[in-house]
Amino acid sequence: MHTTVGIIGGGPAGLLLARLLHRAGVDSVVLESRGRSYVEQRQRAGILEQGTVDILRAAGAGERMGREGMPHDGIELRFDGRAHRLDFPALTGGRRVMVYAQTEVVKDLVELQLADGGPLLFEAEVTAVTGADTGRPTVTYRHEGREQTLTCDYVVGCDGFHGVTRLAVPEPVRTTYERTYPYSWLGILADARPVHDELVYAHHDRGFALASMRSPTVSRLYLQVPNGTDPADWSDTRIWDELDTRLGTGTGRKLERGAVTAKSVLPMRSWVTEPMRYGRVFLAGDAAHIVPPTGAKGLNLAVADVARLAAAFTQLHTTGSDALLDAYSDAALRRVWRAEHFSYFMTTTLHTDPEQSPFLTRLQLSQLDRIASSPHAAAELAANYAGLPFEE
Ligand code: RFL
Ligand code: PHB
Repeated sequence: MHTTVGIIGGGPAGLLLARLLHRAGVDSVVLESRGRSYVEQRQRAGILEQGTVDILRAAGAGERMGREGMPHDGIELRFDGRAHRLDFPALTGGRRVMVYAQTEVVKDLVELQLADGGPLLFEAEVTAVTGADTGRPTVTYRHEGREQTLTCDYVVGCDGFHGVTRLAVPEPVRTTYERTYPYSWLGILADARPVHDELVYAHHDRGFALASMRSPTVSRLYLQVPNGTDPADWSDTRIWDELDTRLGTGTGRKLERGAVTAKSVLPMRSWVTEPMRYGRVFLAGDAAHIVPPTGAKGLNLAVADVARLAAAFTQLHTTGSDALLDAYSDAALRRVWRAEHFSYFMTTTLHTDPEQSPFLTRLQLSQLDRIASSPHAAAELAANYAGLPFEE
């Protein structure tokens, strides 16, 4: 089999890239190692930036999001017994975010691709990408019990943090930057009305807490926990009690305790690999960078990468110019590093390090007070959270 763009990974990055290329008349094949239902059920991100919403709409994937997604105009910060709301449209000149889960984005994109797109193969595990520096990179994969090959004009690795495409960039060319954090998140999904109409980010001596949502009747809640925490050590009652303590009372309702339908622990990591291109192989999304989830940037960065790549392949297809492909890595990394900084800032401002000194706590509270009292400080947070405009 041969295709113009071989896409490794059918997460949000790979699926959206396939959709954007399809609309531009560029053919592609998507190879995804997992099965369809696994990919559609994986609980992950929940917040879409304005630019992400715009791109999904332009890709023809905005219909259900328009009906079921919940536009949000702000978030609430809770700290030191106070609650402070950030009004995004007022602080950013009209930008807002959308609560629409990654699971739903993936379901919508899979359905569109299977209806009229190029091949999307599930249970097709890529084992190697070779020939990045030749005119015809080759992808080797296992599907239906057989080893198969796909030759491509270009390959895009959208295969996440544990993917293999990155290995096509030779070791001497690759630089990796990494930071780990001395805490994780315990996340639950609960059949309970959200505690507030907007997301609540809470700083607390006992650790960070976040109240998010999936719908008007389903809450998504997170607690900072030590690394290595076993979710089995956290009974539902213990989780609700701790959420009550850390979220405190803000402008919202009393926390409603509903049935807990999912419980898991997620590690926190900042990680970037450079460059995001080698020869005819490109990297996008979590295959090239990871952020801790506190700034809600992971999914949005993946979308920004593939929007940029789709524009570059479209330029090549329509004009023969590879100028945008050549600019891809540097331009994408500029946005990546902004999001890395913002995610690091949100994480270290809101979490309590197990070794934290009272001095550092005072600095965090001073920073939060500054955000609550200075429109300039608030505007900087809001601009990053609601998302910087997508440039060409
Ligand atoms: P994904 O979603 O990881 O998709 C990669 C896809 O590639 C497949 N794959 C392969 N396919 C073929 N051959 C191989 N050898 C392959 N190796 C891997 C995988 O099965 C998968 O389907 O990456 P993508 O598309 O770049 O999308 C990025 C987002 O998923 C990610 O940034 C966010 O979900 C990050 N993230 C969160 N971000 C937020 O903004 N808020 C959150 O609450 C949030 N929670 C999370 C998260 C990431 C998590 N991971 C990755 C551990 C929670 C978790 C658990
Ligand atoms: C979520 O809804 O899962 C979510 C929202 C905001 C974040 C992280 C996760 O910062």
